[in-house]
Amino acid sequence: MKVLTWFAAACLMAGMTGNVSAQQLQVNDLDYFEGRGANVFVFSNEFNGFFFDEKTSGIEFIHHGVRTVQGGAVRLQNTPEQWDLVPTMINRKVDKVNNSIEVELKYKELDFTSRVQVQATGDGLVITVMLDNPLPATLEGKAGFNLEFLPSAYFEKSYLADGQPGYFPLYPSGETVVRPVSEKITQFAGHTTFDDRGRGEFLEPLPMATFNNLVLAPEDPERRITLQSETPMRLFDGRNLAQNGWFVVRSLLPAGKTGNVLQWKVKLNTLPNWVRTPVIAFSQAGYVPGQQKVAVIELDKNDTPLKQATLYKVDAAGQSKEVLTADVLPWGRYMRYNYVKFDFSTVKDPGLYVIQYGQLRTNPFSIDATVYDNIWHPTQDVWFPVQMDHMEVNEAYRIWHGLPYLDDAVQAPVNHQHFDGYSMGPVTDTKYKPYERIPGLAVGGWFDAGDFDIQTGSHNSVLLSLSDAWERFRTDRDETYIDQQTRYVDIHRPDQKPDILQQIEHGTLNVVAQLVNIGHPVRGIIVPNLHQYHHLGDASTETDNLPYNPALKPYETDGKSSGTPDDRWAFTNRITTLDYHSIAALASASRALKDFNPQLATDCMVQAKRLWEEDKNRASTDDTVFGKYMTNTEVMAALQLYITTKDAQYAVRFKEMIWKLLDQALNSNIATALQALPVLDDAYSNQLKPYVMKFQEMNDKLSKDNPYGVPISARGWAGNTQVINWAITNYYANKYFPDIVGKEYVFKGLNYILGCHPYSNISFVSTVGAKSKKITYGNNRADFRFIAGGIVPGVLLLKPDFLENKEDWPFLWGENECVVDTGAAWILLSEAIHDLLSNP
Ligand SMILES: [Ca+2]
Ligand SMILES: [Ca+2]
Ligand SMILES: [Ca+2]
Repeated sequence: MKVLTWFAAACLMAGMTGNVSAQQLQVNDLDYFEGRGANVFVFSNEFNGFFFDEKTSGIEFIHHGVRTVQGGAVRLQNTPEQWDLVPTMINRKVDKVNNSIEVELKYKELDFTSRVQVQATGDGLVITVMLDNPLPATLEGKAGFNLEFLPSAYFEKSYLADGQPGYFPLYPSGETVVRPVSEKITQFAGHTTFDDRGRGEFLEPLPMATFNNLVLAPEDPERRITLQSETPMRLFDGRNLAQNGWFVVRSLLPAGKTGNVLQWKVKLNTLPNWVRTPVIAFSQAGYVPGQQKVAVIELDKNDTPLKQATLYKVDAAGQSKEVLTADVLPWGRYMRYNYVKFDFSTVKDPGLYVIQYGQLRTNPFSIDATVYDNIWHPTQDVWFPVQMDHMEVNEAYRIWHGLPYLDDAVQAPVNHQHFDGYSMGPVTDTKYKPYERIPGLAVGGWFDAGDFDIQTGSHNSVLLSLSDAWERFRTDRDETYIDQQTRYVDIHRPDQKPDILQQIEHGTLNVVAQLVNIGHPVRGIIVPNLHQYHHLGDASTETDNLPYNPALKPYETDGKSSGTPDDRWAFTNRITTLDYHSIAALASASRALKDFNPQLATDCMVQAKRLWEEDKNRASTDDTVFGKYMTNTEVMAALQLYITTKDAQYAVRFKEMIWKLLDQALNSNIATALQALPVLDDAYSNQLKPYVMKFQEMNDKLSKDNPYGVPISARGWAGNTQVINWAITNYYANKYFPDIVGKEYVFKGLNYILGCHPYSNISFVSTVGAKSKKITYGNNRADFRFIAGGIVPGVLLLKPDFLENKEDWPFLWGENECVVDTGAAWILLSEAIHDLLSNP
């Protein structure tokens, strides 16, 4: 079939569903194109200089409430991967009169600049690429305009490419070609995602189709998008190179031309008068009878709020009986939606309930005294065991992973910038030479997150949270078999040892090993090669588990060592704030381990005290971002040393520091200040009281900041950890100052995590609550699955006003990556809730 004209394509679409809409997109006050059912961001979100292409940047479409398109920009590959070069936005012009937004993009490494203009016209958009200078010869056949489409939004949907039918595959099985590496545009800092086995090659995906007119999902009026250009366009499946790839439509920029070198016409179909379905947000784990119970209902700004909502009780025969109909209370606008609240706190009868708002009815949830009794069990029983490093982990018939990283670790080289935020300066700060083996590190520790590195900072946080939980609550739950001798873990198998102590022991073993063998804690231990780092699956195959032996050739082994340089590197630069963080962690772990593993408890204190003495007399070296970030670790170390030793020198140092820190940053230090109450006197408590009152004023302000009344973060990583830690802080504050801080703030934080949050009402803890995260960014993300008990980061803000947590696409780590420190904080919060309820 020949090329359809733009008009004919529009008629074809109209004929198929009869609901063509002619509304025009308009640049709004937030500087993006807005229409009913279609929003277009033009570099409201820039490519990230830290994690590069996070699939949250460039030209982005929010189509009937779902972000389905991003990555619109001049790009240098058919399907750019995360670490391919990204353009920097040099400037952005928003022209409300002409209804257009123009950006200037620069590849600094290649000194290549282009401009992209997006203009709303009639019922669509025109995207124009402009060049002031002809393409550099090196980028001919490489630079093009790309737009990326979310695979899961188009699964089981079709397309018409110049009328030729096709469908979007569930799983990639396209064609690729091998090219010599001399033709490759180097990835970030010379790293490479491709393991070419020494052959000097790289891969390029071939197109699924080539066309001048593409209709995506003609059958689905909510997803239908039409693209048209006189320059040929090609459709690619990025997943052939990287599991987190998207479907990419691309036109190459012509060689030897300047001015307007490329133009696309784009139309997003929209349903007339479309209104987003409301979200009724509530705790998926349910509520205990006595607590506040408030559902937050999120409404499209074009929606007219209903007057009332109703709570029904569901009986054994499946019948629903109305128990409460009440007015919904308007809260107002937050970000892009309006909010109303439905308060059903008066309902206290145990049972199953649903909320009805208009035609919309929620899934059932419970009101019962027991609803929070088990909410940390999946995290402690399953998620933490699966994260355990240097162990084989079994669960019934399934091996989660074999025994990994027996080849840990070698000294990282100096002056090196790694791709996961690690770096080395000009010295090692150890007695080891670059690449020299550091003995004793193949023990203990956890995989930091969905990747497999040991991050010492998060280990410290885990140890502090779990030790606090043990000291306060003494929960001796035992559902995991952990044998350090044979390096074997078996899930759902008691071994007469409290799991929480076994986890504290496991983390402590690695931190102590760092202090003994290196002399101080290290920033982290991680694979050196980018082609290893994106590993998905069993951790035991990320390295070959054999120590590197330079006498052998790559991929050659003598059975005891290998010639493949894949051993993890220890990033060893000494960071004083990290030292103090580890001192705090080890001093607190030593109390938890006192009877359980007396030798390890002693080692903790020997190392912690040694480090404290050394750091007292050392000039600070905290010029790193990491070092500056953690301003509160010395005061934590002083407190934990004092609690363990009762040696007055530590209390003196604690008191010297804490008041100034509270004045500087109340939020970051109030938890530590509250934790000191049991070991200090009334004078301290009296002096702290005004700070707790100030903290409570901040609690009150949160209820005005957003309808959920919790601290929602607006940074590049969503903020569930912050919400959990805030709830824990409120638990401490309520425990020691119940007249100032009420229990409801602890429950507010808890219920936010369990479903009462923006975007959806899913519980952010996999398998906790009636509906919970089924897709997360764990090491099994390529299978679109989860690890039970993982807590995701939550709702990520895409600037300027779109909060998102995708449930059909696991690969956005800012939304879906579970990390160990959050898991430990969740265990602590859950047990604190249990304590609140058991000791009213
Ligand atoms: Ca990591
Ligand atoms: Ca156990
Ligand atoms: Ca190795």
